[in-house]
Amino acid sequence: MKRRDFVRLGWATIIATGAGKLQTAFGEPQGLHQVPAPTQHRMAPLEPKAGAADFNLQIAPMLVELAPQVIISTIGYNNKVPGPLLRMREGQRVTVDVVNDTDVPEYVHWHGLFVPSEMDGAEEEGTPPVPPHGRRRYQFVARPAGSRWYHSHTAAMMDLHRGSYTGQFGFLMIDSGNDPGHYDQEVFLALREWQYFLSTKDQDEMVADPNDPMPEKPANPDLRPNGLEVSAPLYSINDKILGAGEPLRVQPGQRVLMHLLNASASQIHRIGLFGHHFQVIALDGNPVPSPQLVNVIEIAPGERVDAIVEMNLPGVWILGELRDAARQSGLGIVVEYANHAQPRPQWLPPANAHWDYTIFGKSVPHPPPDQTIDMVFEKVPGGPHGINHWLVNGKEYPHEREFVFRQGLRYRLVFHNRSDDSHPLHIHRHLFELVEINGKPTAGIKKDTVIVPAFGRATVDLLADQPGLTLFHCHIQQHMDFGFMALFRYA
Ligand SMILES: [Cu+2]
Repeated sequence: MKRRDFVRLGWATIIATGAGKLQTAFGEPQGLHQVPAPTQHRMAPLEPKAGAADFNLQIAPMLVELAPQVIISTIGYNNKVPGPLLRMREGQRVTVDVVNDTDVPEYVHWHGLFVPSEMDGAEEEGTPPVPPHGRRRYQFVARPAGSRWYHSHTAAMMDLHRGSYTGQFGFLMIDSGNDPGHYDQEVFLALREWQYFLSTKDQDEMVADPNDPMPEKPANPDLRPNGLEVSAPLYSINDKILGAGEPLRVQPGQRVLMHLLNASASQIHRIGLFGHHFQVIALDGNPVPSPQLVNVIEIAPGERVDAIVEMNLPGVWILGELRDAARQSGLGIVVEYANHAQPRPQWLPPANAHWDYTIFGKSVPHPPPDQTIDMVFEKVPGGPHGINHWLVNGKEYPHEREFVFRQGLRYRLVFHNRSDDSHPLHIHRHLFELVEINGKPTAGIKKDTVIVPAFGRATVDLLADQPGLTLFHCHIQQHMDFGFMALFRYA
């Protein structure tokens, strides 16, 4: 029997025996950060005191009990996965002291924040590391408001126990102070895999959807055999395998605000909850012009989706990954209505699994850009170590010359994905606005990470207003480590 089959059977058994109520052997019994809707007193300002940090993070080896008898070893923040929720006010000056109790230099990246290069947590931008067995203070002004996150930004290369392969990630919320709070509870759900390994089999759904227009498909595709890809046998939401943690307990009629984060190093995920709709209100933490009801949320490494789910179908359900293999290996959480204890949570595939960013936008013309920058991405299959390498405009990172922004100008970046995988492309320290995905126009959607479909094209507009070195990369750790990265500098 393959290891994965064993794991799958194991979880099927756990779920069948209603292990949603099992207490864990150690640590906090809740795998779910579950907090009530905001009230005024929770928004009380955290004024930095002289010398004392607002937040303290300790990077150290730790154990994660994904389920009873399933304990893995990783590296995390403050002995928690996800790390502590860092909640701050927009405009607040924030001090974070980071202690690194590991043998290697680390970087903490503040994903989606407008912070200077030397604080951003990226070696390529010139941020100093948190030295091994040393400490470093990060200081920045918290902005913009919304669902942000923090994570390790260390290169892992062939070591699948470094960088984003570890448990070094956490939610970071910047409150604007004008959250109307039209919800009854707020939950934080980070999607993850564990025990990464290399395989010739591609596990996720990054391959081209045959119905896509594929405007960037080359006439003569590269037919060399594909290199090793990163796979995983175990999945979780936060630190618990489906059925092993506390269920998400709801009441009929409740509105639950879900902050979804894909903290995976390698996989795009699709999430559904039978009989319920997700009202998507923000993408990457930024409110969308047209909140829409969808049955399925697609979310790539680095992305966040904020959605409100109205609980109007009493029962015991699985909120989980659409792919059976991923869900049965742990990617899900039980949603339990009050007074509906039933031994076996139900999974039924949701209807209409199509995900399309553009439906959350509006239709207004974009002002013409000052300059257009074309970026072409290609795969070199199975290079050194049997790993695919990645080219940006014909070259692997580092490039002899950076891309150049001039402050105050509006840039149109055109992402040409000439590979057979989808890639979540992320730019540091800036937001961009979606202009077009595979020829479909939209406006008003601000993001910091966008999935460019396999053989597809995405166009975004960006205002160059954050001087300093700016890193751009695919958020799949293996892709960024093997070439899929570029630097922008300001002229
Ligand atoms: Cu990629």
